[in-house]
Amino acid sequence: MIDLRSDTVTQPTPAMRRAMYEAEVGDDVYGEDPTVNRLEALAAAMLGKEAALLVTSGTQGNLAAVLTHCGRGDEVIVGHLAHMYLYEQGGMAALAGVQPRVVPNQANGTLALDEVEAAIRPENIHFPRTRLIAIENTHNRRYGAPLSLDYLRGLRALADRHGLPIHMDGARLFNAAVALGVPARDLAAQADTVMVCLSKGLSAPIGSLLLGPADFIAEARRARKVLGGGMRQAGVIAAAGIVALTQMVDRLADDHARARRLAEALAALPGLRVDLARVHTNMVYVDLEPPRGAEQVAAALAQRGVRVHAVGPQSLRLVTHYGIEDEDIAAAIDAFAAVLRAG
Ligand code: TLP
Repeated sequence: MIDLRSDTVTQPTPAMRRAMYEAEVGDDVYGEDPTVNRLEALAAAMLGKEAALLVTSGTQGNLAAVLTHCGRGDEVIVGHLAHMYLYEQGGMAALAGVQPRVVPNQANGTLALDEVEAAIRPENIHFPRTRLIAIENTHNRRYGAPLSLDYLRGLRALADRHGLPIHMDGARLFNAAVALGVPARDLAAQADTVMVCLSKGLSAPIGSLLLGPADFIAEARRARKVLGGGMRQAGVIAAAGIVALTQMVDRLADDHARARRLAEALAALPGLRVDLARVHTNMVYVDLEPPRGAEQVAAALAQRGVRVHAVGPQSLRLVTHYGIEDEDIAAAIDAFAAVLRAG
């Protein structure tokens, strides 16, 4: 199977499996796992933040961030296509008692600065209090678009004018950094807190990190615990995370090049549309022309050994990642051509 559904399907590398086997471990709830401590220190140094916290997943990291930034009844400004809004079971409302204030994501994944500003609540006894601006980089449902440093600086200035923190869902922050050709720490510097995933393009089997000021991370550690994320000998996970951060970042450029090649070949096929201007990182979104539907095409592709993700009635998402080689891209293109030929 050539699995292009997501970069979450990546398998740990041989170096990760070795590191996991050999990991020195302790009880991380007591702060005594040396490998977890090493990973957290490494991540904080790489991303220019005071402290980091290993969490079980991106979802847990984002929710721990919201729980730490906000109190019940507070409001978070968030994009209408944000993962935090669309795909996390409304956790910010259900578990943190926080209300999302939804602003449209533009085609490039950004939130228009004037719309963010207009969404900030003035002080009034009737209103919830705006406590946080949440952004996503790269933006999953906006075709994996990276948010540029210029945009982030503008948002930072706006947030500072209003005394508001920014949380960045950087599940794929390293993809953004590689695509933009800027250090990830420069992107992270524009947000107060950042969540990055180890288990997507970086191929670790489990884990994400929440990063920010030391006092914030100390509080987030409490939030992680109440969410059931206090892990014990988590060094076996952290060991793979260290390999992810030290060995797997630069190769993301290969995933991006393969996504572009895939997109260019698919764009030439009849019966579908691919907007090449939207392909920046490791994602390719394909719009099928009716009467073909996404579920039907995904099923036909699966029969030919290619798995893709149906994200809408006419829309497919294909993600390149570690384990997808040039010949897999060629085979996926052939499978698409065959499925479209077959009608
Ligand atoms: N995204 C997954 C699915 O949940 C859709 C995927 O296949 O893309 N932020 C962003 C931007 C994400 O894309 C994801 C996962 C998460 C957070 C949540 O991470 P996990 O799956 O570790 O909870």
